[in-house]
Amino acid sequence: MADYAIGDLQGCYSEFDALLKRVNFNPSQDHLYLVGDIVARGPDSLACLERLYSMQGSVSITLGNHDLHLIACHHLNKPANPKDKLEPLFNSSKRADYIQFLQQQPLAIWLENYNMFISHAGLNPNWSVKKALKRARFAESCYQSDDAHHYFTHMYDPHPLEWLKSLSNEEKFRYIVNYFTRMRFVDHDGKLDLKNKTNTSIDTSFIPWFEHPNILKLKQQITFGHWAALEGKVEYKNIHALDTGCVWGGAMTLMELSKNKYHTESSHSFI
Ligand SMILES: [Mn+2]
Repeated sequence: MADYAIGDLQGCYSEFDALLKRVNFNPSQDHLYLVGDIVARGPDSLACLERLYSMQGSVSITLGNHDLHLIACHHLNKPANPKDKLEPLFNSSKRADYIQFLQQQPLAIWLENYNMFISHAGLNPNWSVKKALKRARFAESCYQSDDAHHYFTHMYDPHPLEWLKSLSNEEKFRYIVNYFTRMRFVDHDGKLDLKNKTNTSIDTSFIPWFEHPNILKLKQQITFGHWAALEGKVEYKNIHALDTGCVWGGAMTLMELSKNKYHTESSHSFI
């Protein structure tokens, strides 16, 4: 029995399959935590979802921005962006089943055994782990409700920048989703800079979220994906950056949780 976490798949099925084979992943004994962005941009998003669906009792996913976008397009009846290469998935007869499977997944997971918090983009520096899980449950209740369609129409906007009790449910939903799925740089108040996707900020008022003083003093482990430009290089032992940019020609990273052991598979595409 072993527990693993894996970085962003983004449709890179062949590397995903290679890593599962490498560790002899056994769905009847082992469990796989995925930090999200299962789909989009890579060559075979449909195969990634098919595989996860087939072993759904043994996998947990914290949804990423691309996953939520896919679910939103399905509910809002919007075509996929051609550059996401999602046509085979959109044309699949099992599309509704796969979307429903994704929609049941959370935004954040707490693993008591490993003292570990997992989400796609990380932890809002203004939240404790406990508060983050509470906020995640609220946003999940929005996108898993009968009103999901309504919330998806309100998902795309960088605002509000600040949490206030007076925010509407739609604003709270958007604020929470932005932190869990899109965060990279924050300012000293923990406000998001959603424009910069590199690994450095010219504007020194913004720092990587995991360098915020509130995060530096945490004792918990935090595992996240989303930020390929980091190339997995984060110098804090309790922070695990698993998106090593497989879809961009980098590698896919799988971590064995009990040993903090990393396995990587270089991209199979020649790009
Ligand atoms: Mn992402």
